[in-house]
Amino acid sequence: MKLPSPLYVILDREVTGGRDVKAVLDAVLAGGCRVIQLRDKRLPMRELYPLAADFKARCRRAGALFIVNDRADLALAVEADGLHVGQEDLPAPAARRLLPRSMILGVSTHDDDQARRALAEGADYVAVGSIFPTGTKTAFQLVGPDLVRRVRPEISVPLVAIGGITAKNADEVIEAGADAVAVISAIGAAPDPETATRHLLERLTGASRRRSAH
Ligand code: TZP
Ligand code: MG
Repeated sequence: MKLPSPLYVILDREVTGGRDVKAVLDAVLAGGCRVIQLRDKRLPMRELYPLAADFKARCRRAGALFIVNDRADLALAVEADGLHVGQEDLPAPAARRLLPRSMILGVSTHDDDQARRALAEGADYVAVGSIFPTGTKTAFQLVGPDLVRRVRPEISVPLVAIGGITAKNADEVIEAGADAVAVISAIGAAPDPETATRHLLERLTGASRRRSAH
C-alpha cells in the first residue's frame, strides 16, 4: 500500500475550535490532502456515526482515504478505508482479523519494538511519535526524529511521523525517512486550513524530492 499524499490530516473537533468540522474537512481536501482521519474521543456514537458517514462521502468524492480513529465498529459501519489504533486500543491482530483484508490498518507506536511488532502484526502503515512536543495529546512520549531514522530500514510499509509537526519542522522528519506526516493542530487550528494544507504539502513534496535526489 502507498499513501496517496505525504500529508495525513487528523481532524479532531477539540482543535478545530467552534468551526464546522465538515467545512474544515472540505478546506483540507481543497488544499490537496488525500489522507484524512476522524478523531473524536468525546462524541457519543449516535452523533459520531453520521459524522463519520458524511466524512466518508466527502473523502470519496475527493479521492481521499478516510480512516477512523480508535473504533473498529465505526470503521466497519461506515465502510471506511481504514482504522487507526494506538497502543491502548484493540490490539492490531484482533483488528486485522475483524477488518476485511482491503481495509487499511494503521498502528501508532512509540518505540522500536512497538514499531516492529506493528509491522509483524499486519499494520499497513506504522505511525511513530510524538516526534516533537505537542499540546494536542496529554502524556505523549517524546521520541524525536531519531526514532524515524532508526526504524526506517525495518519498516517496509509506509512510515508516518506524528506529533508537533508543522511546516517549519516537517523537512527534518522527511529527511529522517518518513513517508508522510500526520498532523492535528498544524492544520485543524490554522486560521485558513486550505492554505495551511497547501503550504505544508509543498514543504513535504519538496523535502521528499530532495531526499530522493541524494
Ligand atoms: N499521537 C502522538 S502525538 C499525537 C498523537 C495523536 C498528537 C499530534 O497532534 P499535533 O497537534 O499534530 O501535535
Ligand atoms: Mg487510539
